[in-house]
Amino acid sequence: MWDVLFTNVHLATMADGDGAYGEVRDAAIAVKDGRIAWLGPRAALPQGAQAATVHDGGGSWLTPGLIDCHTHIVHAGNRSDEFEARLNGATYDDIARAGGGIMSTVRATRAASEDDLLRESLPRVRSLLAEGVTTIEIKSGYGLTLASEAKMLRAARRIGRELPVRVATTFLGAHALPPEFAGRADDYVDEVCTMIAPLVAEGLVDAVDAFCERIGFSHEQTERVFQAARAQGLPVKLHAEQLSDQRGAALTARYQGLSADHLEHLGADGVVAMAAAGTVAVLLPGAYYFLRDTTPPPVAALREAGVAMAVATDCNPGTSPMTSLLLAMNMACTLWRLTPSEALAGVTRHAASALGLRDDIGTLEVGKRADFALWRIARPADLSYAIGLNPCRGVVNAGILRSPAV
Ligand code: DI6
Ligand code: FE
Repeated sequence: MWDVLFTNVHLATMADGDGAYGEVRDAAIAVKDGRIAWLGPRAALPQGAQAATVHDGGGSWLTPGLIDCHTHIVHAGNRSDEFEARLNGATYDDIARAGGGIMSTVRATRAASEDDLLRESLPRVRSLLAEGVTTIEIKSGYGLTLASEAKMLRAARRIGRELPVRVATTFLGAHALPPEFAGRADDYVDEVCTMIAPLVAEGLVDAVDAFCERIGFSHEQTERVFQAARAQGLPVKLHAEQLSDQRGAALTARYQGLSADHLEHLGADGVVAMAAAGTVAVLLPGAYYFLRDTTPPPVAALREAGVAMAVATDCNPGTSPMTSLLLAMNMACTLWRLTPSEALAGVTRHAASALGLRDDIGTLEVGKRADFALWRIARPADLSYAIGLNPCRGVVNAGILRSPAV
């Protein structure tokens, strides 16, 4: 006896590898104890199969719940004032000299309480969830002290308790150099390394990230953070090659990193290293769009080398104030020529790999967690095609259907 059966749906299982949706038309999918117990064509339902609850999907498409595998969604304040100032002629330098930019978000986040951070972040998370997202990654990195990084990560964990979403947390202490360490970047990196153990002890960290860039931390400093992470048994990932080639992706691959993210300036060596290590390329078109960047990541080379490509929002107040994963899919297709099936794989199976959760979520397969999204669409490509339409008609978390009801 199953707990729940969704019937009269078309499945995009995303389980068949790249270039395919794994379509099963006129299908059904059964859940037992929060996991997928059976799926297949309705006509193949086992004789006498029964479920405590049956939902008629009314011809909807059913996909794995979407996964946003790179966000800075917990932060205080926003930077629309800087956005407006720049459009009125101010330069980045003007803004930085006036104490703006990333440091304005650091100041706001330090001043906010954990409750404030939660209250400000929940609407952004709800916007993602309304579009079928069932798992999000959330980074710290706007506190830059142990106490305020811990506060951000506690707020992130609370989001996973307050809303029907699974949260994976990432410690990004090496995001920016705080003013109290001006001119002493190596000392700050030492400090970041010592923050990891207490955060791990409190159960606040699932992975460790850094911003490896001329305006962030060097290759060598990043490697020290990676060593400290590995010493605590944590997987690493990296903001790599966003503005310049620091060989960050190859470094990440050397540490068996889960993902290297951004990658606009990734070179051929980095592609080879990522392919060999199985490191996922996380593509973030929102930041490219918002910064009006003109160097796209080497999508054709990544595809050719067989590097898995994920797509995420990078939701942050400075470079990607975006809370729509469907829009990120459209941008990845329009700006960078991903195919719609690559974009959907990028927010399902490959996003799961980028979080180290591939065995648990990201595809529709027997034994995986029953996290689904139901869509009022004619074909899976509609999810990448439409701009601003939300065709999500239901979300299922571990087998439990949320409104809007089917
Ligand atoms: N890369 C980015 O584009 C953002 N962080 C990062 O490491 C910028 C974050 C911000 O400006 O608030
Ligand atoms: Fe980011």
